[in-house]
Amino acid sequence: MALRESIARARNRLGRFRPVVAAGQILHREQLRPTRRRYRELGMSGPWFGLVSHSEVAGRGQGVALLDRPDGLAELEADPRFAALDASLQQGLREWPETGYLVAKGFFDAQEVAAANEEVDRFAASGRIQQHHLDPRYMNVHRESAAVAALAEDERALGLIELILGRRAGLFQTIYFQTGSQQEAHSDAFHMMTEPPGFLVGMWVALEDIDEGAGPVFYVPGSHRLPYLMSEDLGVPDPPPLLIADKGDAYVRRMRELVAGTETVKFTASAGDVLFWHHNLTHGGSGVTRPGATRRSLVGHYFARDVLCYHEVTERGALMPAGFE
Ligand SMILES: O=C(O)CCC(=O)C(=O)O
Repeated sequence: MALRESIARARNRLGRFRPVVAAGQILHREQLRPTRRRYRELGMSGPWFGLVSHSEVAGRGQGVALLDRPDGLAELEADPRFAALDASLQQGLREWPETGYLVAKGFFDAQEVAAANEEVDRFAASGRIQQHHLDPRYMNVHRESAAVAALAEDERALGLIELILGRRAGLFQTIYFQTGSQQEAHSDAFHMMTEPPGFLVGMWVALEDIDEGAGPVFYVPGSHRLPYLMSEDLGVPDPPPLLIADKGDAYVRRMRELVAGTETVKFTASAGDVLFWHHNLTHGGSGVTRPGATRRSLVGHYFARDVLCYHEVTERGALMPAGFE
């Protein structure tokens, strides 16, 4: 494990060298097909395999996500897909513009949840899937596990996400957690940004009953309406010419300041409960206070299909799954 970790850390350091990033992007030309198209549409001057950041692309894209628009609720309520939802989902969507999240209790049933956990355990035991090199999470297991894919690609979930965004959307990635992530407060926008902004929704699924001690996910209601915190807001000095700035620590510090004194809500949940969150909602993983507690859960991040998707933190275009467009 120590060797794997050292290799991973060395890889991360290498990933800050611009020429290495460019070479990596060229190697992933196919996965960058949607990104390349957006570069052209947005009239970007740099090469598609070069760096991309908010300060460069901001204002080039057109459109605002449906529930971020002042008239969004009225449009949503006129949509027959909205009328077909149950009353609690309708109410959650009505509150979204204020809260930035939607709780869907019992969205998945016990069999669906058990099937996903069973398949992940089986694939982990056989070595078919492996934990991420830095922490106890499995990336993109839905590509191996049909039971996890059934949750992540659920038509009802995708339908809700498309109603929120007012655009067609698709799954970008999943993360399966066996234990609490204890991840610092952040918004997905720093990691997975869109131009125009606001075109990502996160879906978090409880895969077992999760109490306070297990380190539930937390969120700050209404924080999606704060300005998006981007690289240019962090005051990080310009890096030497061939390097990409290391902004992670500065971001974490700013987010800690931002969250201090605000009302955070811990999402203690029953298996099958789901939390959807806005692109800019501040959230994270709270501390695990019961040693040894598991906290099985699945996160999916969904992008609108017709926007530029990129990683503000590492300044590169997003590698999209096959068939995303
Ligand atoms: O599950 C968690 O603890 C946090 C997950 C998260 O923040 C994310 O995937 O964006």
